[in-house]
Amino acid sequence: MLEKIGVIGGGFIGGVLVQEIAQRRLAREVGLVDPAPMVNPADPEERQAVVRRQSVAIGKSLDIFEGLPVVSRDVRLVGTKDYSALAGAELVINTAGVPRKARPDGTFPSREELLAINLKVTIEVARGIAQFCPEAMIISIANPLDAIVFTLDKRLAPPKNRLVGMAGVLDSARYRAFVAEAANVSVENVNAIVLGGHGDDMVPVRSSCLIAGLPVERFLDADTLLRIENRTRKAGGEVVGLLGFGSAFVSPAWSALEMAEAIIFDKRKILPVCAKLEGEYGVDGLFCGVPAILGRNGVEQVIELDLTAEEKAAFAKSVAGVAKTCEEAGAMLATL
Ligand code: TXD
Repeated sequence: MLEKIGVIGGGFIGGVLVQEIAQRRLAREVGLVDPAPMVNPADPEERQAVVRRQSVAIGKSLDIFEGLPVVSRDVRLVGTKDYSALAGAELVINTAGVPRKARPDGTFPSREELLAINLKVTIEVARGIAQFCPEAMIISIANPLDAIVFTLDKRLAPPKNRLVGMAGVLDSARYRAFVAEAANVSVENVNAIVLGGHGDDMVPVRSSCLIAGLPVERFLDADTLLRIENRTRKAGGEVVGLLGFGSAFVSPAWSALEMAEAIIFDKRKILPVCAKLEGEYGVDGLFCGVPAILGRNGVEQVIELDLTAEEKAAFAKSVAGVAKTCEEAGAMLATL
């Protein structure tokens, strides 16, 4: 158990994180930060005064605090609209961002517009971490995942073991869930990993996919596996399309907490995480989804898999996509 965990962003994922941290007794105190609701300067003054008195972070913290007796948990909960609730956190989980929402005229922001908005958010997040918990381990979830982790690294320059992105655990869980369903076996029997960026060119690694230690091909034919791997790449969009608001939020929260527990309990667990590569897989200076040992020091060691020629080519393509996104982010950061 840690003394304190900070959660940045009290939206769909942030709310599940705080609730689960309390339920699992991962920290004696949880600090939740979220500036929402934001005042709209175009609103009448009396409306602005009402919004200034509201706080998603305080409201969600109070809601969970009031439920603690029901689940017999003693956890201190602190919510703030600024970053002061992060004070003293040993671990922070970043979910801060502005999702793709239709504008009043029904159009959506472009990917670049959304990237610029979320880079500005991440600059604020980095400032808050630097001010209130500069030594904290950081797990970042916010999208675009690779660009946000890149930005946190640029702004905070933490030791590489103390900054990871969460996407691979979720993408691999999706792969495992679909394989288990198709093979009609327990999810506990399926071991699989997805490498690369958190995008459509992510790499489900079929050569490492095992069911009860046996190659997955012993259970599923090539066509079924191809369908599953394609569905894994698009799984985020599938949930977004079904929900009609926001994106998946329970599975991402659970995935980030699997990483947090590996760190908190020094499990030295091998998980797919967005980690800084310095020569591994032939990549240098880029954060990308790879298997790594997670323990008390965060990223203890990156693990290099033996990939097939096809998987190596797919990984190289995904890395190139991450590099392009980070180059775009770097250029935008220079103007912010
Ligand atoms: O696998 C993955 N990594 C992805 C990540 C899986 C699913 C969701 N993915 C992304 O996570 C998603 O696209 C978002 O970028 C984040 C968080 O998803 P969530 O569903 O929780 O988004 P919400 O509900 O919009 O919550 C974001 C909160 C919201 O309450 C804002 O008010 C808050 O972030 N926010 C801020 N918090 C702190 N500091 C600043 N500056 C800030 N700006 C907005």
